[in-house]
Amino acid sequence: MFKRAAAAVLAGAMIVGLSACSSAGGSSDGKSPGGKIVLGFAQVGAESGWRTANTKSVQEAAKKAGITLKFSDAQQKQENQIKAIRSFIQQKVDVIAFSPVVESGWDTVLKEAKAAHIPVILTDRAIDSEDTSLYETFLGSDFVEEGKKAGDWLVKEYQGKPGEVNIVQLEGTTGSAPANDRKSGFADVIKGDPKFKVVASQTGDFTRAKGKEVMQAFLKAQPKIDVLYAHNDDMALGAIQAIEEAGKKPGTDIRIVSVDGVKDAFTAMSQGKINFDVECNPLLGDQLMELAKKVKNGESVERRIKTVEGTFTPEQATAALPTRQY
Ligand code: GYE
Repeated sequence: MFKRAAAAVLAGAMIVGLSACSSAGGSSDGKSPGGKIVLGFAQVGAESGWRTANTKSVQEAAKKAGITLKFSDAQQKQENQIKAIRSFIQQKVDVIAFSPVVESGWDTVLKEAKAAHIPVILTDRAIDSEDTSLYETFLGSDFVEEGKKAGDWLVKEYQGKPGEVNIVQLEGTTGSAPANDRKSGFADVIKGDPKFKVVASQTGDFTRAKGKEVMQAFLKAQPKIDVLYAHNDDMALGAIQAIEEAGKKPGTDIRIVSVDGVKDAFTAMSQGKINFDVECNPLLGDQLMELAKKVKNGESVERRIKTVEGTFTPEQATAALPTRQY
């Protein structure tokens, strides 16, 4: 199956290559002058510190690799990403990469890319399409694993301690892979002990503002909250403000476990406000450029490339702060 896809890509690359030759200078059909690879990148948005670091990584890596980057920011809207991908197809870029806002609903536009023989790379987030020939590879984290790591920490933290543990959950963007998987990975681990109760769970759309707003509502509605599980650091940081404004101590009155590992969260950890952070590495740029070159040349690539990442206690975060890149 994959070999066939690779062959189709190769054929596609040749066709695109030929048409590039026939247009003088090549710049009108999406090719850069001088034969540089043109990569169309449809980013999710600018919703979080993670995303900002990811965008910077992609932009810097493209420059370093001599790849012409056509960058589009979808402002967390799938329809904008679909438009951007269609425009990349029209411009006949060499490769399309995108980080899908949500998991579903991509088949139509990806079939259009396939028909135009433009290889597609998924980066950061996955799609749920059954037709895996619609993309060459998926580069990014294992979000289920991240959710499990958050759950494992919780189980250890409350080991041997009797009594119910009331958890509130700030979910990421509804329908997105990281929200779905971080929720299910965490649930899988904590279901082993009935003392863990998720008493409220709602989306905060991965942003600080929404994280704060939803946490305010949780605090009003829930008489006893022991733990906050936030699907990303920005929502945790927004929630910290809400907790403090309600006269409670984040990290002490309400224990907080989060995902990403961005600098601002490490600062909060060094102040005792977040108790555990699961790392999610946004620095995918260099690997993405390597993949773009390979798929453009019709070389075979691994279908799934997982990011290597760890976890941080407050002590580890404090030690890492001075050299943290994002
Ligand atoms: O955790 C969050 C961002 O898709 C892994 O998106 C990414 C997530 C990240 O908004 O901060």
